[in-house]
Amino acid sequence: MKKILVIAAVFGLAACAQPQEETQLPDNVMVTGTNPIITNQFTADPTARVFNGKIYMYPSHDIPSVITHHDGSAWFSMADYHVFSSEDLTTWTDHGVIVTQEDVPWGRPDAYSMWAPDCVERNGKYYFYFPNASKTGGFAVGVAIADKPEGPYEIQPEPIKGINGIDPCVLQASDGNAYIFWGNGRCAKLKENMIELADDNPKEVMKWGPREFEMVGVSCLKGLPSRQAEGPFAFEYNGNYYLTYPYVREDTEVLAYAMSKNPMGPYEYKGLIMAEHENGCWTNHHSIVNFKGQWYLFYHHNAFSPHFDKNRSAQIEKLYFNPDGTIQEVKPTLRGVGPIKASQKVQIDRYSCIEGAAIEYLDTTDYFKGWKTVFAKAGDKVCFNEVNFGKKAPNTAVVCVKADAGAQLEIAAGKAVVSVEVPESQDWTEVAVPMPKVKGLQDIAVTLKSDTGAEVDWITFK
Ligand code: FUB
Repeated sequence: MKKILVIAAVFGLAACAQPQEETQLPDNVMVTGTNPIITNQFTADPTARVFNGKIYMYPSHDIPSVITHHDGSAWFSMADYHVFSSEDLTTWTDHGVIVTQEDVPWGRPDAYSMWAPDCVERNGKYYFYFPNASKTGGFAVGVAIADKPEGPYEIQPEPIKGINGIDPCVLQASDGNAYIFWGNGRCAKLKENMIELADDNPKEVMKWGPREFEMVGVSCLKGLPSRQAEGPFAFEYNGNYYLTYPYVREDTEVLAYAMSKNPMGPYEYKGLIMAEHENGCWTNHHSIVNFKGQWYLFYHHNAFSPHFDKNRSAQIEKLYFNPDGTIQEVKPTLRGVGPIKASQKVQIDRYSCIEGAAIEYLDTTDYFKGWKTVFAKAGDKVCFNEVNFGKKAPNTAVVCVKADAGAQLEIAAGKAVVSVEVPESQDWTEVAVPMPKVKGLQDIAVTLKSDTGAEVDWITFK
């Protein structure tokens, strides 16, 4: 392959600044495209839905723990819900708080227990389903209704009668009915009004110690691998119903799934969608959505809270089905799925491949500031796939870098290769070099060429 090599003199040096495009954005808008996708707060249990051609994400909102579990440990703390939207899976708008614990008439206003929610549209209304600690004990599931996906939402005065539990998910099936799933995989039919369980649901008597309870609906995961199952997400595709759910296979949660020809089962176990998080993050929680013809898995991980796994952040990967309808296992990535423009900050620490280089937090007192790539020895390299250089080729590469003793980096973008002489710099410095013409979608690679090291925050092209 013929390469175009430019050994360029550095023609610009400045303290690192936001690229022009990103300085013009309002405060509630984030440009990521990589994982995690939301950088202004924690976003756990992400339920993604497509409304009016846009992705809307309804996560729960972890905050640093303010409540203690019965074993004395710091526990999940969530006081409200935000909704986020995106047209391209890269630029995300935070529409702000839609429901808060103080406003739920039947909920405990100080429980911090607004766990995993869902939202569906029916007949032009948006129904937001959320679990919350009830004033009468345990968890109940409430509904808030709006005319638009981002609200304003009106909270119903009572929770759904017959549901004691967490993590609601609503499946609108092709049989015309809506079904609600919750907790460890219970499911029941909803009435057409979407806020009550249907009268013709089956009922089961369950024993809890000496006490007996009548439960509405059926246990859709009965007999399947489902130790400590929670967070059910059900959907229909190609004549099959999928009941997907986290459960504890060994010590922490995996995402698994089962299939059926009927929304309320019986379901047949099929296997894993995602294995345990390698760093021991105890929970995972997900949703599966088709957006513009591609299936995506939304899930969470504690990337912005490495020492406390109850502060989690939403991530996205592509998901694929086999011809028989089974789901291919998904591996978490840092690169994520969003299209990245060469003119935005390309965060190469969210790499597609890595050889020798290391990734570290920029600031361990504020993990939301993100990461840097540390190149220590000659040959250390990261690559980052699918950067869009557009139709009008940029003519400058800008690296936000520091190098105590100066260093030499090489940036390859498609066939173009530029050499960057990094001057001695203790502070983050923008180094700009001329760039041969590169257009369209390109994979980029950054390699350390010198024996002296360098740290890179981001790269951009203009
Ligand atoms: O976010 C609190 C709980 O952790 C969720 O409801 C579960 O699914 C798990 O993610």
